Amino acid sequence: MLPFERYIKGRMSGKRFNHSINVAKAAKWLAYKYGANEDKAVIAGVLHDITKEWKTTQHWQFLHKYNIGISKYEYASKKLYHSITGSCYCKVFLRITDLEILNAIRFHTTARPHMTLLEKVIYIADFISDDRHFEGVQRLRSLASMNLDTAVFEGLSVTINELASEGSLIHPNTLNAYNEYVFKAHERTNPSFLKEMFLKTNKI
Ligand code: DGI
Ligand code: FE
Ligand code: FE
Repeated sequence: MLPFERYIKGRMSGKRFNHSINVAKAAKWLAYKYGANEDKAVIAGVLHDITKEWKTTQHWQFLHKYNIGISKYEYASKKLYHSITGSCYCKVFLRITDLEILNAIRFHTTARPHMTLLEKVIYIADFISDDRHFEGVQRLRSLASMNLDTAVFEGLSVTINELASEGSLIHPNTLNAYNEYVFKAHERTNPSFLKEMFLKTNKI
């Protein structure tokens, strides 16, 4: 029995429960492989979608009750609500105080620049869990088994492509995380990229 397994079982559908347990298992494997804290990975994995099945008004009431402000990007993208309320729910109702766990849940849908190791682990575990069957999942699993950052970059690319193709709003965190990886690649091929930019664009 995983931590909080019994707790989530009575609070979500069988499908969401199965997904959550699979994410926890994938997260444990990734944490072991890349040296993150396995216990925290399991807890964040089990709880990451705790409010996923809430109705929109339930999210709004919760945000109002706990005085949580959200951006216009978040307000306009209903699929992001559960990462915000989920993290806060864990803090308020489950008394989880560990910021690494709370942030792994908070950013599991959009990702963000400068992600911690645990945030990357949960972001990728959510993509590659056993219950996922989308086109490209095998490629992501194989990347995840070789290099976590390559997998995160691929996950961001897949998400951005999908959202753009359907005309959906893309959260700035998602775009900024993607751009961070592109800049890192620039710097790898040209280590003096930023220095050069500074010299070429500053006249004094
Ligand atoms: O909760 P899960 O279904 O397990 O997975 P998730 O929390 O990663 O949610 C995936 C959905 O969220 C998917 O339909 C794409 C959407 N999503 C991810 N990033 C963004 C986004 N939606 C918007 N509008 N903007 C984003 O940046
Ligand atoms: Fe989710
Ligand atoms: Fe999920």
